[in-house]
Amino acid sequence: MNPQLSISRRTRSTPFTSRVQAAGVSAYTIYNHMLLATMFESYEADYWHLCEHVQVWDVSCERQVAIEGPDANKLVQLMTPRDLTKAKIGRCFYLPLCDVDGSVINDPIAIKIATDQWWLSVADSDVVLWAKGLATGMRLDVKVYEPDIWPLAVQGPKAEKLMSRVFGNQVKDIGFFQIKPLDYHAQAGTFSMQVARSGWSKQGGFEIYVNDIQAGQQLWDELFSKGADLQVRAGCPNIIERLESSLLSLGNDMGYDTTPMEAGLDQYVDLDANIESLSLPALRSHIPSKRLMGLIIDSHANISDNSLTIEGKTVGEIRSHGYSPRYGVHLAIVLCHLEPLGDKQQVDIVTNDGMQQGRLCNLPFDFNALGLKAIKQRG
Ligand code: THG
Repeated sequence: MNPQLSISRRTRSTPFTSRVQAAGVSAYTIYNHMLLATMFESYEADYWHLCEHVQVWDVSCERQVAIEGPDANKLVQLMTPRDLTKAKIGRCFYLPLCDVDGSVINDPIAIKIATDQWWLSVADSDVVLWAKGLATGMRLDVKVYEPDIWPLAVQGPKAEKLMSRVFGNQVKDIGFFQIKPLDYHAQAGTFSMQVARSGWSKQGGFEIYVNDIQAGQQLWDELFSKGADLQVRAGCPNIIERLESSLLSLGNDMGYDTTPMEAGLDQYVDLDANIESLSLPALRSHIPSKRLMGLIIDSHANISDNSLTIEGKTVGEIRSHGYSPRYGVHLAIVLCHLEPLGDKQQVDIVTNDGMQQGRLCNLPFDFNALGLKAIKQRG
């Protein structure tokens, strides 16, 4: 029997937990000390449904760390090597947060809400403590706290259709990684909620930053009643889809042991910027020794050991993996050690069925360039 997860106040539930349970969640993980569904029917069934229809995801665990006050811009800039001097209100920014050694502490979506107000929509690490510690130690004039906000994602090719039925056609004007406050008319009154075109899939969609429990529950129910003909289902970030889309997971693929450059997040680091950022001095002189890469194994693989080897010598390790039913290959995100690897591309992987070979590639996966064609188009 699989072990159960003991759920208590410490493993915080969300305004949507009762609905997620009623929808038949079959597995949870813990993310920011909070419940996050990982599977409903099966990874594969959830995947095909996400790619064809629309799903509502309880991603309340993407906690907001609010940073407000005269030094808010200064504190956010200190935490990231990405240049935010020209950041505009109403935009979302994917940010590596790094410590003084250049290690990745988190990779939130940062939202500039107002001139002196940011929300960091964080991945799984305690950014609120890090931000409060910096604010205290550096005597910054800011308030740092976790507001009561529970993001709800609407993802999939029919997401815009469903969202426009609930919020009106104005959702269509929200560009990718833009965010707008929209009115939600609930029984208890009208609530202004931030709505962004974003989400942890590449199937398109929105995220609603729900700011009231009851209105949020009513919104959930309305998304399901208005989306019945669109075959809306409860869903969650899906391992197969996010691997195919090369969306990185903090704590799995990267973290304290990688710099943003080693994780391939170079485009979100402005080494030459004239900004006050804690990690920039270290990142400017850092020589990468590792690199996050893709790995393709040409059949389903029951991986039993995470090491990648060449002639018995370890050259890296598997960080996340799963079978892609669309391409008929096993995909992995792997951390390679540059020195032993050199320019070699074929590696050995230990599986329950013996040794299998895999080929390394750059991320994001470019299935066309890899010569991979869809062997299956739907579930
Ligand atoms: N939504 C919100 N908060 C989050 C996540 C989210 N917090 C945690 C986690 N996810 C943060 N990680 C990511 C990683 C990638 C992306 C978003 C959040 C992403 N990347 C796009 C890409 O890679 O193509 C675009 C990035 C860009 O170009 O700016 O969307 O999902 N609220």
